[in-house]
Amino acid sequence: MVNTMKQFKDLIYQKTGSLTDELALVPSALGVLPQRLLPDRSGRLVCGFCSTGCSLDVHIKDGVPVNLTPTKGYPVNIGEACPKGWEALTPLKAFDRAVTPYVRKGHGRLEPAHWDAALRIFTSRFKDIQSRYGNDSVAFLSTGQIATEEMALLGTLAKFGMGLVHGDGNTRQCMASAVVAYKQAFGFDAPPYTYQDLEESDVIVFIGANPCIAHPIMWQRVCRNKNNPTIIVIDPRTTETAMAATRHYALKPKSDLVLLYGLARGLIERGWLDADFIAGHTTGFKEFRAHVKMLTPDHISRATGLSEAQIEQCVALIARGKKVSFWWTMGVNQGHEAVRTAQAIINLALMTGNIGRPGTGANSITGQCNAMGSRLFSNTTNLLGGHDFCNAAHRRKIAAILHMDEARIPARNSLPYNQIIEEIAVGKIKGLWIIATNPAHSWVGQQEFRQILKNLEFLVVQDMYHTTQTAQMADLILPAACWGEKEGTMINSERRIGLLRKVAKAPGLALADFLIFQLIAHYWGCGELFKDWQSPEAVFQILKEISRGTPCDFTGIHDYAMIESSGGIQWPLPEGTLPWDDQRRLFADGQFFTDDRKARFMFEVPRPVPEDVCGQYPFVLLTGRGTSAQWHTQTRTAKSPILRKMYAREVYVEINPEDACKLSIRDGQWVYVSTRRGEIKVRALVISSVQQGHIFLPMHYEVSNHLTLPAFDPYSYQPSYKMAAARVAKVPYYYA
Ligand SMILES: Nc1nc2c(c(=O)[nH]1)N[C@H]1C(S)=C(S)[C@@H](COP(=O)(O)OP(=O)(O)OC[C@H]3O[C@@H](n4cnc5c(=O)[nH]c(N)nc54)[C@H](O)[C@@H]3O)O[C@H]1N2
Ligand SMILES: Nc1nc2c(c(=O)[nH]1)N[C@H]1C(S)=C(S)[C@@H](COP(=O)(O)OP(=O)(O)OC[C@H]3O[C@@H](n4cnc5c(=O)[nH]c(N)nc54)[C@H](O)[C@@H]3O)O[C@H]1N2
Ligand code: SF4
Ligand SMILES: [Mo]
Repeated sequence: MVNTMKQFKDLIYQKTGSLTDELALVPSALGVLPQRLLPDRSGRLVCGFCSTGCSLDVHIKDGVPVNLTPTKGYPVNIGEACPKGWEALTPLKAFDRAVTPYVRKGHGRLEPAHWDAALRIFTSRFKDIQSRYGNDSVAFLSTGQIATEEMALLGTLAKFGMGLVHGDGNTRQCMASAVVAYKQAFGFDAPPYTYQDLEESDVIVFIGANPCIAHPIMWQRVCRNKNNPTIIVIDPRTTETAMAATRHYALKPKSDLVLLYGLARGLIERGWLDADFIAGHTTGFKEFRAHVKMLTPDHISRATGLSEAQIEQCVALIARGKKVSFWWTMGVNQGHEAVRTAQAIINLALMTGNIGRPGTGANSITGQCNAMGSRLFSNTTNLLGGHDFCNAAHRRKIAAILHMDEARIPARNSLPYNQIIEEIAVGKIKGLWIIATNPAHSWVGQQEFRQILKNLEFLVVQDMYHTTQTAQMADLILPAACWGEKEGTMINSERRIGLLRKVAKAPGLALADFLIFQLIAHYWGCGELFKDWQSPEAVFQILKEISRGTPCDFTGIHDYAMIESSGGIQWPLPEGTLPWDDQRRLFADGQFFTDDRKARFMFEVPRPVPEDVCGQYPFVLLTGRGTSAQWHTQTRTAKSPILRKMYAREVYVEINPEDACKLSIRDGQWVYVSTRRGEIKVRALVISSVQQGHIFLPMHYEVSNHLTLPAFDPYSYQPSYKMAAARVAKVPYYYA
């Protein structure tokens, strides 16, 4: 155990092999340490917001980052960045950075503490809970927003070191449906595309995706397409992307599955299929054909709210395309039948042979900067590297690579996020460790969730700020360094591994998540297990080995320097190969990752929505991204005065002018929005981008999830954030 500051410093020295910059910031009374200044030159790193994965050049003067410019010539962003990227340095300097650990004291207040005390409390409280209720009584919730090496260390420490079984990530809120859809259809979680496809398609179909706002630089790639592509947008709202489209199909919310089956039916009826591809590279088409035949055009039209002529037109546009790409995001993934909807998109690509060729693909766009790293290496829903906890051979393989006893690897899967919450509600899980996510704002059905968190005996939150809604509920806050203050790699939507560089010093006693996990391993008494995990780059080498022979094999990447000099490298890149092209896609050979190497048609009868509109709650409540300047729960973007000028400070609800008129609601007026979960007071934004009978709430304001419905896809357990039944009423002027 560590007793003095000197021992603490020695420990960090021992763990990192160097005196880190953070060490320069420990209290001066404990001895002056040499400050390693940052190089007086620019540092290149991928952006820490969205999954586009743009590269940014940070300019450093006197060891301090002063500004940044988007990297010219990087194969992702080609010299561009969106407002968040340009403002990426500002959140680092915010007043509310956690600069020291905080411990909740007997009187209920959070008070600053030293690391040694914090780590002792972390260890003793969690161990005590485990000794009383068993190992399963402690769980963790992680993120898609820290480096892959950090996620791998966290997942391995928690499960193989601390003996936890249950750990999930905010990626459950985001892309679990796409993951399950790909695994079942392709045999591996493998988004097949490269961004170049956006420039090469002649027909581009966006389903439940608003890239103009959510992935602005991907949208720039669409704008560079020289084929004058037909752009189809399938979204109940007339979004910025829909406005720029050739055709917008404003379907009824959550009728996508019927629409997509209807499109398949239309293509089959007219024989607009790639019969050779279907015969040579897929299974299940005959059954799928029989399934979609059962739907009549009249039923499809009524269910989707689109006319038969509109559906026929959409079928013809897809059939006419030679290089059709299908892209989906949260309008699909966050639904009650999301997995099957995603697979209905995959089916369209398969039956028309639009996969494996330039400009094609069934392409799920991810959300967070390192969602793809989390999907492969967070050790939550699958064993490191896309392996399976329930497969003995996989456990043996991973144990051998890690030089760990196989018995340390749990032989069962973690509970998904929503069931972890249920276990807290019934008192089975008593300790929770939350890292780089803010569920007290972002998780579905907030009122109930916050109540449930109070059941915990011990809640640890590891965040860069001490002010987040979740941190404020914690018993212990661990202060984390953030993007720009640490090293590692991240994987973007097109499977490109990009580099994070340290360009700034973390404030106060904040430490890189990597270092925090190393220290916890030491204090927990399992540091020995991680003796080879000395630095992010050492972990990268371990992960490389784990990837060997798998679909995501990247053993061909020597080291970080190779990633830096190549402008990011897409997986796979097996040893002995070179990154022959900086835009590579999967399945060019028609070989998938299933046992028979064929892709599977997956389908099911559409189901009714879990909560439909009714007399009392007549509006469909939609939620999603508001502006390109706002990021999720706004812990970071709200810190930039520039970004703040680009969005409404007060929470607002979008409502159609006809509905507003009927309810005598004027633009800008206060209104109550309520669902069966609660009521909030917001400003009305009267706008025709929402259909009559629908309202839209941006997710960036704390109150949004007070209203959302905790309903989940039965295969992915992803929350259905995008539909609830709601009521709107004007606030009487004397309360406004
Ligand atoms: N500026 C900004 N960019 C971001 C983020 C951010 O917070 N801010 N977050 C990042 C993350 S983590 C993610 S996951 C992505 C999300 O990126 P997107 O999924 O593109 O964004 P959303 O606004 O959540 O949802 C997309 C669209 O789904 C539509 N939709 C709702 N219900 C349905 C339906 O039933 N069917 C169909 N077809 N469409 C429907 C909504 O109207 C919305 O326009 O954005 C990433 N980029
Ligand atoms: N109603 C509604 N709700 C939604 C959605 C929706 O469409 N509608 N979308 C869902 C989706 S797709 C997503 S992805 C989630 C996102 O939900 P969250 O993950 O809760 O949102 P963030 O604000 O990104 O939270 C990230 C947290 O990590 C902290 N952080 C940043 N960098 C670091 C770091 O390097 N280390 C540490 N330790 N902490 C760090 C930030 O300060 C912040 O508190 O929201 C979901 N919620
Ligand atoms: S598009 Fe995404 S990755 Fe690119 S600068 Fe904006 S937030 Fe960063
Ligand atoms: Mo997300």
